[in-house]
Amino acid sequence: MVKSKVLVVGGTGYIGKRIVKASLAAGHTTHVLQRLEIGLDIDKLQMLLSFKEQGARLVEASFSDHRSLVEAVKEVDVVICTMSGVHFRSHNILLQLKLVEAIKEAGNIKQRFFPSEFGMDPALMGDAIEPGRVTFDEKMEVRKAIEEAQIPYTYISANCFAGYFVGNLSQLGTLVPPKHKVCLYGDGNVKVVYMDEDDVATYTIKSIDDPRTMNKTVYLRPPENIMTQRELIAKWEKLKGTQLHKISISQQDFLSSMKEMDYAGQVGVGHFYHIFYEGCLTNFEIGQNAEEASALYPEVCYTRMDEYLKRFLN
Ligand code: NDP
Ligand code: GEC
Repeated sequence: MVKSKVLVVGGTGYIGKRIVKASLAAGHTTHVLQRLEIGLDIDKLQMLLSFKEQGARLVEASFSDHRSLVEAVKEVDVVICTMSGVHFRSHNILLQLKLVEAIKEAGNIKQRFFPSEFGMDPALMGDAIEPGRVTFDEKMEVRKAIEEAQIPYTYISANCFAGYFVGNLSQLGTLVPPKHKVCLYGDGNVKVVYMDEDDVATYTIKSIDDPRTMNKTVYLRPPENIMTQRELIAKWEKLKGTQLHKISISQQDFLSSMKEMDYAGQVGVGHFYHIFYEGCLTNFEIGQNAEEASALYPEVCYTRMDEYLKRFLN
């Protein structure tokens, strides 16, 4: 198989480190951007050094040095950006415009760019609620710059990361399963899609050199991971051998809970509202200019959510 040269930007981040790992595992030449700004962040530095030990090449650059970005992207065929987009961590999605400029200038014709998406499809979120909608608006602004510059691209729509949506049975403000009572969004019967983050990375890397994914959106929708919140809760109850007390929250009550929250909380409520009440992950068919990952790569044995939940058993 022909191997690609991949640059990961944001490689020490939550999804980025898994992309680096998957790229190395697939045997691609893997470059990881080492930002000059990390300074005394010893955890980031040591993660970068461990990537190098595993075969990655570290490429020093800075978002405030255009030349350094151009030099970094010049050397590769594929640029995958996993820049932060979660408001309670940090939020720098628009910095990608600098990366787009650099790719434009590097002008490597066979290059492909994967911007930091990895969530809901921002193209379908035109009516999203404030303040969370800024994430989608900014991701769309980055798309516009990519398409205007005629840079080949793939957009990965990764749905709900298990770490944020499964361990907690899709409860806000926690990452572990509730012990006694669980909040149901409405009747809890809206279909969503849960994804193990390592599988997000595996599918992303599968798609980098695939002509079928060129200039397309790839939705990660493996059939057995499409389920309702109720179905997820039932899997946990079966593993535990106990039932949780379920409290249904109406659409109106959930939305008005936003009022008492800080900015990050408001973003979270908005995102959960679109996912669990509106059903924005599943209320459309995958259409033109799009593919579904598990159909493209049936050889990938993706993690089922009952398997994922086992790590939370005592
Ligand atoms: P992180 O918060 O882990 O940050 C990723 C990287 O962003 C960091 O490691 C860092 O790169 C880079 N970064 C942060 N600040 C700056 C800065 N000032 N200048 C340059 N680079 C910076 O990101 P996530 O992995 O959580 O998010 C990646 C994508 O995934 C986002 O688009 C987000 O919306 C999406 N997402 C989707 C979820 C879902 O459930 N579908 C859940 C969470 C995120 P470096 O390594 O160089 O330090
Ligand atoms: C599923 O699509 C996305 C999800 C997306 O396109 C962009 C960001 C996300 C989520 O990553 C983690 C955040 C954010 C949406 O809600 C998550 C969250 C979880 C926010 C606040 C919380 O208290 C929370 O608790 C689990």
